[in-house]
Amino acid sequence: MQQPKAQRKKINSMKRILILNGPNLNMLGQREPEIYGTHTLDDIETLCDQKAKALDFKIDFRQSNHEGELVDWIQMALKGYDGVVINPAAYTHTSVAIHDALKLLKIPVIEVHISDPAKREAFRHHSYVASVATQTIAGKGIAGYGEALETLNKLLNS
Ligand code: CA2
Repeated sequence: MQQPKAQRKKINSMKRILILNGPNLNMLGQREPEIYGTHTLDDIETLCDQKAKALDFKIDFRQSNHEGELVDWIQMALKGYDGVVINPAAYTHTSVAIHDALKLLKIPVIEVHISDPAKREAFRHHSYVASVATQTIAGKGIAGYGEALETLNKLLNS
């Protein structure tokens, strides 16, 4: 059944945000609570749903363990999306492919990390994503995702 016209109009005018999560984040909450806390990826999705509702955003929340799938989804954001939030996980420190795909986008991209990679092992210190991201939020736990959506709200309304 079709939704009422006013509701369709509202949905069509809402900003569409793609939220991408990289490898192993589906296992969050199962190890290293001292680094990542005890929240799961489902908790992050719930947090994002609540924040999106408050900001009138329509979100598309995804996770993949595969670099190519993340690249496909970033390319998908070329059409019909207003912003991207991405936690590329380990691909942050290795992926020129994700760097190149994000570089294609003309919409704001917020890089999020639950931990602060700069305070961890040396191999986590370089991000291939930071130079193509509008902003990076790190070390704020899962609250960083909420902050990323608030940042996009400010950027898209300024
Ligand atoms: O702090 C972050 O959000 C990271 O992107 C998380 C990645 C790590 O490789 C980055 O350096 C920083 C790791 C994601 C996997 O996380 C798990 C944590 C606990 C249990 C299972 C997976």
